[in-house]
Amino acid sequence: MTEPAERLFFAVWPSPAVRAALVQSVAPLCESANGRLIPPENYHLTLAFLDSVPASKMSAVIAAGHAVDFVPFALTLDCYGIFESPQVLWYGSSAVPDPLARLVANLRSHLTGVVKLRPERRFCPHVSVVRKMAALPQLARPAKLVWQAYDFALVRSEYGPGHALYTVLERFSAAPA
Ligand code: 2AM
Repeated sequence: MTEPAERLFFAVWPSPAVRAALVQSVAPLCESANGRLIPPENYHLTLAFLDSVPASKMSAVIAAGHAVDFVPFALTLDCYGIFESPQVLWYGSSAVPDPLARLVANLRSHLTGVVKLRPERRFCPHVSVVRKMAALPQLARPAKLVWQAYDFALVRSEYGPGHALYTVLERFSAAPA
């Protein structure tokens, strides 16, 4: 019998205040988009995509998240961009702060041997906003948005009606001082 599995990823999940600021910042992008808008409740910053994870590995995945030495960080979102092959339009950052780069590397290292990760690509911090959009619209550079991240999350992805349904399963924050 096939073992039950869930599609999982680690992400920085916005607080309601950050989500509201994201909605404002991506409004020009959404207005000029002729693709499929991603609903604002799904906005997030992916750290590691795990794909399908068997139920028996869930506790090890959660333990890997807790083993990460998380350091809160500020991320400045300041640019729009496009991933050509999946045709994703995104709002993101032109620089990767050191604590974020360390978080991604640390997470990948703790997940090694637990799940099979896709090969590492250059990490590009971004929030996907529109799918099925081939070209970046002509837009002024967005205003800067500073996202203070106090934790990160393990998230389940399911197929919903017309768009993905995400559920935060566990949050991971800095160890108390
Ligand atoms: P992104 O939108 O931040 O790029 C949940 O499915 C999230 O995992 C997606 O929103 C996407 O993040 C990322 N993801 C999905 N499929 C992926 C893949 N094949 N490789 C890497 N990341 C993927």
